[in-house]
Amino acid sequence: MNRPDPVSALTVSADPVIKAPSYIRHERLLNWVRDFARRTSPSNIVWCDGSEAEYDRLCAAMVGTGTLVRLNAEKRPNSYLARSDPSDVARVEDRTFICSNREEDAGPTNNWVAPAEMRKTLEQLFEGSMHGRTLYVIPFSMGPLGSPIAHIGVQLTDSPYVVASMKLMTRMGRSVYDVLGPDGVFVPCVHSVGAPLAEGEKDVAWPCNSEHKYIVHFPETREIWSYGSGYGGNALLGKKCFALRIASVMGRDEGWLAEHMLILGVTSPEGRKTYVTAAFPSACGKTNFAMLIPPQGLDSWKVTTIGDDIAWIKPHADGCFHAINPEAGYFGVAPGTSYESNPNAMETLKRNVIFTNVALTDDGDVWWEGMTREPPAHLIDWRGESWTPELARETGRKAAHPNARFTVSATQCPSLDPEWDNPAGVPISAFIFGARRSDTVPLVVEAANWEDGVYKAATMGSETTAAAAGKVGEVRRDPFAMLPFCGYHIGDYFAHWLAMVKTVKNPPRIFNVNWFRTDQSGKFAWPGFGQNMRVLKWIIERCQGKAHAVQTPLGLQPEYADLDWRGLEFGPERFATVMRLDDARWQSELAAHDELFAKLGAKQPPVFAAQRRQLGARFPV
Ligand code: SAT
Ligand code: MN
Repeated sequence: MNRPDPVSALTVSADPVIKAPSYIRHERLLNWVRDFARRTSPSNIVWCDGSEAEYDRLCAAMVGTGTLVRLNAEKRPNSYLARSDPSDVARVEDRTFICSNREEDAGPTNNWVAPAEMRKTLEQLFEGSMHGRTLYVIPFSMGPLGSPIAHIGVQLTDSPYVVASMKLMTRMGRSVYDVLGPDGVFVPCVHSVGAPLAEGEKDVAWPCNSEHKYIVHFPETREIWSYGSGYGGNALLGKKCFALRIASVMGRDEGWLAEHMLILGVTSPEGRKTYVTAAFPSACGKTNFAMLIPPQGLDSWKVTTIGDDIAWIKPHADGCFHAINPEAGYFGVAPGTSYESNPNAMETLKRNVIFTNVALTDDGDVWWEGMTREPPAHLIDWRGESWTPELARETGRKAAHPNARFTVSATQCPSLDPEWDNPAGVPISAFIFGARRSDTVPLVVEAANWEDGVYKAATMGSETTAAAAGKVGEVRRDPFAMLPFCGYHIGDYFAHWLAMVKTVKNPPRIFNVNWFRTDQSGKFAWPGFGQNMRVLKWIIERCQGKAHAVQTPLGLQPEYADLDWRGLEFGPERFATVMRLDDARWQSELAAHDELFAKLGAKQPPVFAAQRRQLGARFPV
C-alpha cells in the first residue's frame, strides 16, 4: 500500500498524453481520463491519492483563492467555511435528467431527454469547460473497500471543493485502484462547474454556471455527467447521482435495493441488538434520528449510527436483508442542529469540518439558526454580509442559508456503530418510512403485511424543504422518499420492491412514522428528537413479537399504554392528537394517491388497486 510514488500526487501535465501515476494500471480508465482531458482542456491534471497531506494542501490552496475561510483553530480545529454563489445552494431537480434509451424507462417522475440529444448538448458544454482550471481524478468506493455490497466510482472534476468533500464523504484514494485492478468495473462520473477561465482572468470564490445546469444520468451505460453546479448532490456525484439514481438501476437489474435511508442500531437493556433503516425526504431529520440519544426514562437503551442518508441493501445467505452505508461521511443540514436536537452531531462537528453557507462569528467560528437559543450580537451571514439579530427581525434575513450544510467524516461520530465498516453489512429487522406532514398522517402505524407496507411507502406525501430549489412547504407525493432519486420508472421500482420480499426468508416489518404533526396552535404536537425513541422502542418490540397493537383503518397502531412513557409527561389526549385518523382528511389523502396512480398507467401494480379500494372503504365519506 505504501509503495514509493514515482509521480507525486500534485505532479501536473499540460500534455494531453497524460502522465498518470504508475500504480494505475487500468487502461480503460486512463483512456477515459485522456479523452476527457482533451475535451475539457484543463491546464493541469491531479491524480488524487486521498492522503491527509493532499487534503491539507487543497484546503490551504482554497483558503488562498477565497473559496474557503479557515475557522479559528482554537474553536474549530482544522475546519473551514465555504460560501457558495447565491444561485447555487441546493439540488436542482428540474435540471436533473435520466437519459435512458427509452423514455418509458425514465417514467413520469423523471426528466427525460434522448441520450443522443443529451450527449450532443453535454459535448458542447464540456468542450473547453476546464480551461484555466485543474482536472482532479478522484477514485472512490461507495461502501467498505472490497465489500460484496460496495461499488467503485471515479469522479473527474474541476472543483477542489468537491475533491475535499469527496475525501470526507467517501472511501477515497489510492487503495481504490488496488481493488479496481487492471480492468475492474467503475461508474464514470464527470463534473465541471462550467466556468472556464480565459487567459489572465481572475477566478471567483465559488465558480459555477448560472445559465446552464445539467445533472445527467445514463442508466444503461451507468454514467454520470454533471455541469454548472458545485453544490451538494449536484456535484458530489457519489451521493445522490451514483448511490441512489444509478445504484437504484443496478439494484433493479441485480436484485438489490439502493434507498434514501438512514441505518441505525438499537441495543435493548438486555443487550439485544436490532438494526432498522428509515427513509425520509431530504431535510426531514434523518441525521438527527440516526444519532438519537434515548431520553430520560429510556436511557438504558442505546442507539448507534451506521448511516444517515443512504442504504444499499442486499439479500444475504442468512435469510435477512443486509445493509451497508455506501457513504463514509455526513452532508447534513446545519440549521436546527443543536445540543438539544442532536448532541452527537454537535460533537461530530467539533473539528475537521467543511461548513457551507453557515454564518461566521466575529471570533472565527460558525453559527446557524437553531444552534443556540440566542443568536450572537453580530455575524457575517452566508452571503458574506454583516448580520445582526435586529436586522433579521426587520428583514427576515437568515444568517445561515436554510440548506446550509456540514461535511464531516463519519469516524468522528460518538454514536458510530462498531459494525459501520463491516463489509457484510448488518441484518435489517424493520423498514421505517417517514415524511413531513402537519396533519393527516399519524405518529406511527405498522403495515399489515409487505404489500400493505409497499403501498404505504409508495403513496407517502411530504411537505417540501429547502434541500431542493423550489417552493418550500407544499405537500407532494414522495414515494419511498425517492421521488428525486429513483433512476428509473417509479412503477417498475414499486414492482421491484414487491418482488424483493421473495428473496429473503425473514423480510423486515414495515412502519410509517410522522414526527411533524401540529396542534391547533400550529406548534409541533410531538416533541420529536430523542423522544422518538419511544416510537422506535415500540417498533423494535413489534419486530420481536412483544409489543401490543390494535387494528385501525390504517393498519396496526399502538394504544396509549403500548408506548413507554417513563420520563415524559405526554397524556392520552395529546397522544390522541398525534394519532387521530380523520375520515375527511384521509379521503383527500386517498384522492392524492389516485393522482399518483394515474401517472403510472399500466405500470400501477395490481395489488395497489386492491389496497386502495380497501382503504377507501375504511374511511367513509
Ligand atoms: O442531495 S444533497 O446531497 O444535496 C442533500 C439532500 O437533498 O439530501
Ligand atoms: Mn438525503
